[in-house]
Amino acid sequence: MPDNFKDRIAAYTARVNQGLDDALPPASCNPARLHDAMRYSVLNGGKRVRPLLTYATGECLGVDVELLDTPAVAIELIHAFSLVHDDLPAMDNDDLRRGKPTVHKQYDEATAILAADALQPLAFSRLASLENAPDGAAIQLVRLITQACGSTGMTGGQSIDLAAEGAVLSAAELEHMYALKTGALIHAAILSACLLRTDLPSADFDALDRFGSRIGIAFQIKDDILDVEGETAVIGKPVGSDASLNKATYPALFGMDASRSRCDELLAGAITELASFGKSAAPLEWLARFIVARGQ
Ligand code: GRG
Repeated sequence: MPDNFKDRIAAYTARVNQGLDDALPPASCNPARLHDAMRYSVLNGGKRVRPLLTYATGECLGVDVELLDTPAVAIELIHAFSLVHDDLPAMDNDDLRRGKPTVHKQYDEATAILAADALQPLAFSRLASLENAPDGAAIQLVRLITQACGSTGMTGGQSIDLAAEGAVLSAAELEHMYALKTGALIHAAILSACLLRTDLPSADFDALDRFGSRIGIAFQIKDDILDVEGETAVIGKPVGSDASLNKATYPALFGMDASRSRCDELLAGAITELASFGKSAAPLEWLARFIVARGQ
């Protein structure tokens, strides 16, 4: 593999895409429309940032890449599930995702709901079938990832987000919502690689935990910034949809300058957490910088 993490991204992306393709039932398998919609929702693009964070953390900690494939695939399946639900008329009612029609537009609403419903158990069945891992790792991964997507993680964050439309939140309240809605799964992508190193010193775990918290919130603030000043052709969804839904976002509540400075502050804090890992954390630093610079 190339020395530079940026040049290894294509190989990691191909690796997770292959894992996703293998995990998903063929579109020809009955019920074919459901399986076709599941494949469309997962394989229709996407940056694969969460799997890349798992691979980069694994590189940082010297975890065998073959062990990282299963959590990387499972987390991306859950991410795809969340995007399908997020786009539904009852949620953000979006027509475009990754530059293509959203799943309920391409198929129909019932198929989109069912496709998303089927992606989540698929993710957990992959985790439960994890092979050659340290004793207890599969169950720990299931616990980590169920917590990240449950009512005290992503689903809870989405609920707060929907309830907050038109509301005035403090920065702490807004960041709490971001930590759940978006940060929890990003955080879990990092911690899943940590769970595969059973001898990891707790100080190292804690540093990566704090790195994950910061970068997860920065990811959502950057997403908000792109919703204001991005280009549809680059971000793959309409610009300005947060404002049209009267969403409580960082730019809406605190302005664009404060949003950019908070992103930079979170990035700097996240990078500080990597100091004790030396050069082995270069891939994580690269990804953290990418998360904050993307779309520019
Ligand atoms: C999935 C358990 C579960 C519940 C659903 C709908 C929902 C509850 C949560 C929505 C969470 C959500 C969609 C948050 C937004 C996160 C976000 C900024 C997504 C965009 O991620 P990118 O930019 O997308 O990584 P790509 O297309 O690159 O994969």
